[in-house]
Amino acid sequence: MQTGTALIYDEEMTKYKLLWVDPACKIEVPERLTVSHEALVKNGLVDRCVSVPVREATDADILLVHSEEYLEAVKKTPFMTLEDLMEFTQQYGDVYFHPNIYHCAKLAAGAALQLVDNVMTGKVRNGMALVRPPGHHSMRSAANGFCVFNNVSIAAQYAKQKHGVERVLIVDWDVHHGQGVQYCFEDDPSVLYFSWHRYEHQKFWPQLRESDYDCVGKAKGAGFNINVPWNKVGMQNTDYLSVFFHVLLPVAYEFCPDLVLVCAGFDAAIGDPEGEMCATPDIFAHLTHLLMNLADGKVCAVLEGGYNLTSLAQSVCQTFQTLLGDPTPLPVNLDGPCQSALESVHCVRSAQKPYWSCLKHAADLPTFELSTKRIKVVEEEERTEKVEEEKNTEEIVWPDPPKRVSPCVRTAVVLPDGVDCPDGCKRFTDLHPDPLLGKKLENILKDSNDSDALSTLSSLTALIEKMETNKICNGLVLVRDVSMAMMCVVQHAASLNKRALIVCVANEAIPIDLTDDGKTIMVHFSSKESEEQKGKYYIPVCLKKGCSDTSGIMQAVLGLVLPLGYQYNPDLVLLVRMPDCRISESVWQQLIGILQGLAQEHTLVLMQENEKASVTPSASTLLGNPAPRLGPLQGPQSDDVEALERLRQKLQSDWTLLQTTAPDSR
Ligand code: Q9C
Ligand code: ZN
Repeated sequence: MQTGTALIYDEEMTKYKLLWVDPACKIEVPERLTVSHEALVKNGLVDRCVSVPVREATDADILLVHSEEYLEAVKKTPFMTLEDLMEFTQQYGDVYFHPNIYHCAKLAAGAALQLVDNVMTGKVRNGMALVRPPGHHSMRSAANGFCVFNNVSIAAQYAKQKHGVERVLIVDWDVHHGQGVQYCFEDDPSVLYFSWHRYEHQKFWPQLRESDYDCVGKAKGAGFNINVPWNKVGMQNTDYLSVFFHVLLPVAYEFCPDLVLVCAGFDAAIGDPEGEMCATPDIFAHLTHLLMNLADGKVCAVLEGGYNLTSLAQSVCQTFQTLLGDPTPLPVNLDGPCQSALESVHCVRSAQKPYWSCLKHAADLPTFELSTKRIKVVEEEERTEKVEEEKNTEEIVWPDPPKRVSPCVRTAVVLPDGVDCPDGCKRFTDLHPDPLLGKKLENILKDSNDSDALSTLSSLTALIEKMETNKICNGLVLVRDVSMAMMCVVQHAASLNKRALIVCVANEAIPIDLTDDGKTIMVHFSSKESEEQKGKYYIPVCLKKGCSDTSGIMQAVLGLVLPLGYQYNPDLVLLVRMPDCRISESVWQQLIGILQGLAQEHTLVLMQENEKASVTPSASTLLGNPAPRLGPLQGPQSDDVEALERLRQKLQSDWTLLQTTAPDSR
């Protein structure tokens, strides 16, 4: 199992800058790299990473994406006079050249390749390259948007060619559309390109028709290009997560990449003068985490934009901390997506629906209204001819992201005698059992003289307390009677005033009475049609084939449990696996891994005492190793999907992060 996070950085890439006056380019400054790197040093993150040297991309590397004519032209720039450089720059849009930029551009692309080499050969698990110039706007024969060579596109081609990678997912969370990446792969089904971007109905740079949601790729590549246009500024954490839950993640799991590349621009964060969005830097911890169980954890992030130096540095730190495996901070501001974001989600899902079975049930668009809306808005704004006032995004303030401290014990286990403690875990027993525990649990204990049960439950409650005081991060407990232990956790968490999300995977109905007071929320998977949903906080999910149905359960986890969980924002996640449930080991690991993004990774896994074979895999995921891949997913059973859809519709008025359609988008 690979471990370690690569950091690829070289000061040389700070050694070029804008040499003349150009308002469009003045934000792309060398300090972008220095402040990011200094923040990593200051937070002790550089010392925790594996430092990998950059290299120059070779001509052959660059020619994987660019034309010979273009490369030859760029090669001449180091020898140009200032005047020549200005003239050379003129032919492209929103970019500048400098005598040293060709050298830096070779290092930037080479850094991305070094990252791919180190991840693909297992020297590290994941990593990030801090580079200038960025890459995602540059095209086969053109520089554009501060970009000279398309670093991530070159890396994707290289990974396919040199490492035999079959499927690459490129996640472009930069606030601009990486049109260069789109053009490079639009007819290639082996590279799935996802981008969200400020669009404003084509009013925002680069103002391309082909950045809209209906550009889904061409020929064999149809469905492998996903554009999510933001038609308003001010998008928040909840809008970004909504797109991950309802668009990117279901498709990404169905696609099953061998490698994930991230066009990691941070101009989608608050305070950025280009993006004018309102997502906070800690959102990048969650976005990163949500990608880390794909592709066996092989995530390579390459810096793109990010022009507010404060929010850029904070966002870079959040990304690194997550790649390094630190627990994610509690998500904030999750009130459900705004109307405009919902419209985008609705449009994208309906446009991508023909290509992905996870979207087969997505709602169709009121096509006429929405497609004419774009034209109407463009016309309207042309008539009003707005005066562009200079917005001062430097003045926007937001709280510093909370310090992320990892508890000294990552994973504690409570196991019966004779079951070995897995490597890296700590065996836990309650040394000072509460003498009144038997009394406190008398409503749960079936036999109050069962000292075995009592000692396990006493360790269980002590473990929850250690998690709440952050002495221990997460835990795994094997018990004889799973439902009894579950009730014990519910009761104990409530007595500590802690909100718990319970995900229970079973086959049969389970005897449980939950008060619908909001102190706990439970999602219960089973294969038995259950009576009406009991309240806002008890959610039965029925899958006809039960939990052995991988794509059904993943559909429910990504589109239902995740949005519910994020919006509920628990202090504790309890994962309960009943012995009869027949869930596959890797789906169970995915469930653990994905839900670890909640509750600062305060996750408790409960299983039956004879499930010894599951101890090692579950513990491995709790320790922060990626859950194994599930293989490309087939479509889930259509009656299950329909039932799930009905459930989502019923719940979405209480849980707005479940919404996938804009009700009055006309
Ligand atoms: N208001 C990247 O983020 N347009 N490139 C500037 C000035 C160009 C952004 C307009 C933005 C390019 C990698
Ligand atoms: Zn950008």
